[in-house]
Amino acid sequence: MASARVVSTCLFVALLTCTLRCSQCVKLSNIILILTDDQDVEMGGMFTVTPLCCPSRSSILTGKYPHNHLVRNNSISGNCSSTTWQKEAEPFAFPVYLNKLRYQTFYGGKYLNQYGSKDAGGVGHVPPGWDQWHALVGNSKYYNYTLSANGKEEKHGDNYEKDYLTDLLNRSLHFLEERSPSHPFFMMLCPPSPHSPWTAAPHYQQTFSDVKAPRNGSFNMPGKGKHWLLRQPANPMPNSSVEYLDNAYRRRWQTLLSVDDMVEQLIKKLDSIKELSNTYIFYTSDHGYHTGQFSLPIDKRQLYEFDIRIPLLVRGPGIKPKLTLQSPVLNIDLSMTILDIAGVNLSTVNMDGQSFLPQMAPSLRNGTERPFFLVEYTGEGHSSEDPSCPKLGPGLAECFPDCVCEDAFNNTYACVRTLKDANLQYCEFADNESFVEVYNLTSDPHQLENIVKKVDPALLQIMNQRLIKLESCTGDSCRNFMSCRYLLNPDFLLFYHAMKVDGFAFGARKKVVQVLMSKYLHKCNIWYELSL
Ligand SMILES: [Ca+2]
Repeated sequence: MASARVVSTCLFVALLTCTLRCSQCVKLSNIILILTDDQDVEMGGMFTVTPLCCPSRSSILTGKYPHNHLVRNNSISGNCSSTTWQKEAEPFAFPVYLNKLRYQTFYGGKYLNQYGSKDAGGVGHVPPGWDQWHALVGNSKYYNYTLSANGKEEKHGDNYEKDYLTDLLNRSLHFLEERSPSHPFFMMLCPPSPHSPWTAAPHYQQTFSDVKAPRNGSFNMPGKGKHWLLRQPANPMPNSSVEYLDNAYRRRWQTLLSVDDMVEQLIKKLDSIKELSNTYIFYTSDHGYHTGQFSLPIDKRQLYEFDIRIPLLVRGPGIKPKLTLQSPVLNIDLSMTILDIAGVNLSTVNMDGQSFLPQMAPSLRNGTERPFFLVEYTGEGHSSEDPSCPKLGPGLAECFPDCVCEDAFNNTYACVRTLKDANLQYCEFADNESFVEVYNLTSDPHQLENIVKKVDPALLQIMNQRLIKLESCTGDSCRNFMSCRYLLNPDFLLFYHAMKVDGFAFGARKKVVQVLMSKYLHKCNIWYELSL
């Protein structure tokens, strides 16, 4: 979902003339990261490694998969902004590195869902690495919220001019005016838009009056052949659910108009202080969102494209206008990319991601693309039944509207997603059925058909092995795919088995394999792999 104005503003950003960073320049480039909340624009190849606010934001800050930063959900007990996080993960987040390099740093807006709560140290806790800290206490709100303003409580009411949170982030413009021009700056701006409660600015509350959620793809389709939670929603959805999700869709767009305004003012300010050509700007979100797909009214937390794909727009020195990257880029890569821009020796950084500066700006860096990656999520359900949906029983969560539940204690899964060679997704659930879902996204981009029972078992085993490796990876082993099981290309396997089905003799198949795999045969026992 995107408002037309968000798209046009961001494309305008990308199209601005860029200048190459020259080796003689002493001053490093400035960097800005704009992170919206729950925006599901499907542009480019950006993915979140986990489709929920706090785990995703923790991944962005640390450059780590959830199995390494250990933030499972949005609660303190799920490690969101917990004292353990503050002690063991936060001191190694990427802004700390930037601040040590004398970057002047500014944070504004939503941070982690439990930030500022009593059990998380209250507003007095200011994470290391930030010179200016203006973070929201708790989850996204537009009015009647509390900020930690450099460790001091700052309460806000419901006056649009004084309190509307997205607009309040314009205090970053003062930071730009008052900064020292002799050192670079880093800013992270995190508006609440388009997260619930979807409160638009007064002058935008009548816009998009005829907009509805798109009726294409998997909208209002049954979750046939999918894990148990997806088999629960009524299909077709009742009219009340459709009206609810259309209203949410429209109001989400309205809230994004204030993000457009924020971006516009930021660009104008950068231009006026003559820093625009030396500033990288990243625009992204923490995870995607769905409105009606597979008859799920509204939420995130699912493994499908609509929840794991997120927008990514970047402009900056060395990046050609109108360039579109096809290679998979992850939210755990943002930190490494930003540190790469800042000139940090990445071999000294303990993160799971990898810099995508080589893909964006090949004139500045060499580097290889990631062939596949992990998406992981830990389900969360309430131990008691939802009072408004008593017949559902305990163990479920997010059951609205019309008692459709979007999460459960065993909505726990891990997926391998390949993109470049074979456009495949393979997911395993830790539920009572040990459910497996497999999608061929080339022939089935909306993930309507789970093909687990149709594909060759050898392919499933290869993907299972990749998944096991990725689920326990850390640092370099999350990036180094030079092992035989990693190297085997599922697309190649599909081709090999198609030849077998078509009656090609073993010798003919072996010859094709040798040609295709010639560069790997010296290190891989290909026949062992294929006999699996
Ligand atoms: Ca979010």
